[in-house]
Amino acid sequence: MEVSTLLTSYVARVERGLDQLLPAAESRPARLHTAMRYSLQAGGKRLRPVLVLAAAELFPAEGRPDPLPAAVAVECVHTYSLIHDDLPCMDNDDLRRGRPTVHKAFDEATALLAGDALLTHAFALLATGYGAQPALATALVRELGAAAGSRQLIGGQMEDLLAEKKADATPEELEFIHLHKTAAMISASLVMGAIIGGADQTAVEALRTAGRHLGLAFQIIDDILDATTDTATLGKTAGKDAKAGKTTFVQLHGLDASRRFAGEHTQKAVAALARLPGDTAFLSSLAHDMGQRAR
Ligand code: GRG
Repeated sequence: MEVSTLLTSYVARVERGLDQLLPAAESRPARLHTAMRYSLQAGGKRLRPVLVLAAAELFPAEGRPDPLPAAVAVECVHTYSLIHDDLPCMDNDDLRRGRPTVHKAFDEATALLAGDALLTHAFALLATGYGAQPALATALVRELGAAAGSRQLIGGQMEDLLAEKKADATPEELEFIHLHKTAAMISASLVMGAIIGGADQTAVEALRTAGRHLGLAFQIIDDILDATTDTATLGKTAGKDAKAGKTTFVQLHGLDASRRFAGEHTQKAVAALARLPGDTAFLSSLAHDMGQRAR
């Protein structure tokens, strides 16, 4: 199957999963459930849940549990982090996924609670979706809990906020932020798919490495796009980092070097994928296409 056709079908599966596995908008309290769905169903590239599905499918289909609950769980955590990141006490943004942010469309307290509820729902989904295989459920909860926790996603966000208060972040600090705030969730998505596929430790580690490089490339490209693309195209406020005096990859290294670094990380991700069993063409092509976004 063509890569773009496969991507469309993975995204459609994710959209159906999101609709089926989230509480109905009208269930009480309707304001909270409507806010959860408002942000989750506003679009988004669905990169992380697609990685869960595609990584699981690298491994034999027979007896493989459905990766969809894990894919939805990952998107719930990602969306919660965006809602909270947009709050006035953090990045204070008005636009996300082409729509007013949740605190603008609803109010701050509802946005905070919608984020909390999405984060909590993610772990409930793993426990219920894989409840019949407790060892698998535990491994998935461990992986997502680590990636979303204080040593990775939230830790990266904390260092990002601290770095904003300083004149300049060092390249080392910026890499820490990118690895933890961005790459951790991308890496965990691939690893969770692999765990569901029954991958051995070598394959899990190859996917973890691929995810780290993919995540670093993704964040560098996000910085390039923030500096070179308009708000309407991005669906979120463009040029915000520079305006806020935030140290970005582009500011530290310039556009050309940033494009080169993104290319190198993409190559390293593809090299790690090539060490895996199964057909990695889709994941490699996705990595290449992501790299092309900033050309
Ligand atoms: C609040 C705990 C907490 C964390 C926030 C996600 C995040 C951490 C901050 C958002 C700002 C940012 C630039 C994060 C880096 C990761 C990133 C580029 C997120 C956006 O992901 P996309 O482009 O978004 O995949 P869509 O909307 O397509 O899902």
